[in-house]
Amino acid sequence: MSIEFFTTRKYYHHDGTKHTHHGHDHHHGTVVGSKRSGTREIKVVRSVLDANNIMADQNRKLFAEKNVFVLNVMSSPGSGKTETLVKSLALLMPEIKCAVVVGDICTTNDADRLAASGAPVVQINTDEFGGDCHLAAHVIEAAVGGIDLDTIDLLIVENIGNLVCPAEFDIGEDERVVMLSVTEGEDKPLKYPLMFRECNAALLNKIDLLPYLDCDRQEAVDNIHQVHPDIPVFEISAKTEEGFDAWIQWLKDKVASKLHA
Ligand SMILES: Nc1nc2c(ncn2[C@@H]2O[C@H](COP(=O)(O)OP(=O)(O)OP(=O)(O)O)[C@@H](O)[C@H]2O)c(=O)[nH]1
Ligand SMILES: [Mg+2]
Ligand SMILES: [Zn+2]
Repeated sequence: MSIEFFTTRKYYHHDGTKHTHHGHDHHHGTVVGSKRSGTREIKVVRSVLDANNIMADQNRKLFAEKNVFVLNVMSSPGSGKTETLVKSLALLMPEIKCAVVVGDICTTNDADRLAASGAPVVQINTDEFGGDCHLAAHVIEAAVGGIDLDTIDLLIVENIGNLVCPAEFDIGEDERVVMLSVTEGEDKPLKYPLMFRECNAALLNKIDLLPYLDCDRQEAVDNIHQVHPDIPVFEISAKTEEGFDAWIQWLKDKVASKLHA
């Protein structure tokens, strides 16, 4: 299985905006409305996000035409996105034809792990221009150029490990999933509320480690619900596959409801 590999350098200016790096002026929503920053900076922030939204709508149209369901998976580094996707692909693949786009600042480690599933994998590396810390819609557009969308039903995007700005960038996906591992602390949904608010489901991973930690599992779930009432939370272990039945069923139902709409 070959892995496509490229950097986002060549797509750098596709949104037609001055995409300065790495001053965080282009995507950190907290800048918007700051009195200190003034109206000019506010305009820059808005124009980049507006350009992203236009490209995301184009992606969404393409995915609709091709009848492909797109899942955007986000979390902080090391929560277990890749491990969960490796195990999930093995359960999904006989039934649902999948492909994966995986974003990292450096390395093809994740693509190597994911390609073992037999699914086509495109690795994006963002290091060449300062290590962009999220996947933007134009990067996804370029990445899916390397995938035959006519042959797949489900495209899974493993976003760059970051609990902050990926939440601000629509990529044209159908559903967004946030992963929190029990090793990160129960308070993370309260500290990074945007991510949990913007997602349609949450995975609480590494529950096999609970006996060794002080983490209060119920408190973690309650904190997720505090920022996003009623969001489904799947408590899983990517290591043991505990809790995978409900998570895989949720995903299968979502894919089926789009493909058979
Ligand atoms: N015990 C345990 N370890 C896990 C579990 N899931 C992932 N890990 C381990 O946690 C580490 C990080 O997992 P990854 O899947 O690479 O995490 P990631 O979210 O893809 O990380 P980035 O792509 O770097 O953001 C690896 O050593 C995994 O083996 C789990 O459910 N239980
Ligand atoms: Mg990973
Ligand atoms: Zn970013």
